[in-house]
Amino acid sequence: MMKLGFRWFGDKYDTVKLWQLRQIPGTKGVVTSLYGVAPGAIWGRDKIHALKSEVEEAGLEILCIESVNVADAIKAATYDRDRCIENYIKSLENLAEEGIHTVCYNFMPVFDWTRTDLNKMREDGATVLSYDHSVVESVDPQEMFDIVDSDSSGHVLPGWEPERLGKVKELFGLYKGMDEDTLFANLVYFLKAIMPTCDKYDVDMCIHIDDPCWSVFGLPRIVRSKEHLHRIMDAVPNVHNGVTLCTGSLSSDPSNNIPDIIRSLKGRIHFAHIRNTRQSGTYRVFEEAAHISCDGYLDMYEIMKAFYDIGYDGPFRPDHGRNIWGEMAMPGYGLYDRALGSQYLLGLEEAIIKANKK
Ligand code: DNO
Repeated sequence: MMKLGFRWFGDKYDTVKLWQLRQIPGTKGVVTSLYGVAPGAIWGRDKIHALKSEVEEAGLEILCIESVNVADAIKAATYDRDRCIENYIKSLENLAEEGIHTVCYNFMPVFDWTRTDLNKMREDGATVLSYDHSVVESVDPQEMFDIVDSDSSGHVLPGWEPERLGKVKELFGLYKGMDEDTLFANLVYFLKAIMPTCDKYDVDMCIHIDDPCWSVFGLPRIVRSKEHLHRIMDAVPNVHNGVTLCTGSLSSDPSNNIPDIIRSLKGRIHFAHIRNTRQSGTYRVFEEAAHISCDGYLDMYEIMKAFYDIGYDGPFRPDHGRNIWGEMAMPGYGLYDRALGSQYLLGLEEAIIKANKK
């Protein structure tokens, strides 16, 4: 059985409470982070301990850290890279000493996930996050940040922290002229540097898929397809160098065969984000959907079956949901639709397990 968790942004930022998550049947824990610690800084053991205690007092556990963010100094290999890597290693040691052994991260330059509308109204009044590449092409990075910021109804969205993105121009300067091979070499440098610590403390690193699966604003992107994932797995052939298999991100590019990708990564997936999307029929225009197959274009049964077939029993979480029933929540991270989605995914899993016992 996989372990169901929910992303939780901490008491200060999240509209959803731990006690509410605990009441969702089958929930084992949360996926969280130390919000407010800048990428590149050390995660202090006391802060990790306090976060862990808070979650445990609510009867849950921390299944995975999403994310220990990788500083742009590491991604862009600036003069400060080795110091940031040393700090990253210290953070991993501190996490492991507190009993946390699964860490999600991404290697996207400047921007984390990108959407052009965070509140797209659907026919039934629900809203979803959506993406239209022509919008990205018509704005500059600062305007892109302003769109996300003004759409976020006051919430600080993960990866879109105003302090960091206030320096958008500076950040772009770091990547000027960088191609994918150079970014890939910087990733491998980072992974090779942290693997001895991951071996010693049994820490599973899980790289997140680029979202969406193509370049935005001419920035290099290296985690977009089966070939990319295997290139990363093969460059550092250590089981602790693993993947966050995010079905939603992969689905932005319909040429990604997700069940096939899952099967091909047997043993290297340590964390999963499971959600569905709708393709518009126009190239690079898509929107998010409820988790159930009939609401989007992915075959969620085939996806859950692929996880079952490779014996995946690690943490997974429902991902961005629709905003429904008038909830005032962070875009994508309301309680209601993720709760619905989680029960659907658990239902698929139960059926697959029982059908395969016969
Ligand atoms: C968006 C998330 C991403 C993800 C990071 C992982 O909702 O899927 O922000 O957490 O890319 O580092």
